[in-house]
Amino acid sequence: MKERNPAGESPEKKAAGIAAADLVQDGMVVGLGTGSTTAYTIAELGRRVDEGLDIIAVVTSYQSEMLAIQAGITLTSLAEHPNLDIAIDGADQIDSGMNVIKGGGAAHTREKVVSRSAERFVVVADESKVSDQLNHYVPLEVLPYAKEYVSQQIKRIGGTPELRLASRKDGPVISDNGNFIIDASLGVIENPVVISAVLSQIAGLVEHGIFTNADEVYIGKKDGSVEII
Ligand code: ABF
Repeated sequence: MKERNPAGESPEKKAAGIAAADLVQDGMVVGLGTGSTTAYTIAELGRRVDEGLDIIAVVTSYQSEMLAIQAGITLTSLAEHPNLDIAIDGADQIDSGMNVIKGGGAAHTREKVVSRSAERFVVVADESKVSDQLNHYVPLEVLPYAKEYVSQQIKRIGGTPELRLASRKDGPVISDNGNFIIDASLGVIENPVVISAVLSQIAGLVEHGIFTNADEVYIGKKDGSVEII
């Protein structure tokens, strides 16, 4: 194999990532997500491209771009292909209603555009990501100019905002779009659709990490099996 998973081996993630890659067929335009589970999908697609699979792909981050190039997958852009056949991407948390929190890798804005552009949006994750209800912090991509305003608005709705830092001594994490990331703790999210709408109303908040558009979720188990919900 030409490619390598940067996070090291995880049988659960590998099982989910490879199973979802099986959904990809000749002629498809594919959205490639970001993260360690999707890295297995990209590696598997690269292996199948070597065997003759004919696809083109749109990436969601510099990380997935590098992995796709290493894997020998032909890349295109959303400008050229605004309608994708399928997008496959990871998750930070998934509830029983297939609502998903993403953005731990600071790539959720492009991930959301790609997922919405796709006919079929498939989430891949290991079983540790599954929860009855969403209670993970919600990553928010914000314009640097608006960071104090957005933080105030998060406090007004009862949340706790925290600017994501690259490390204790470095400055803020900068997204691929040149913005800051605020991680907003909102407690248990009883109604993801409502919270999603509330967050979308905040000016200067470019995109939040709640995704309510998953069509299927592939959950990799420790025994190497995959549950599809
Ligand atoms: C991206 O990668 C993110 O939106 C999410 O934060 C993360 C998934 O985690 P993992 O590395 O475990 O696949 O998809």
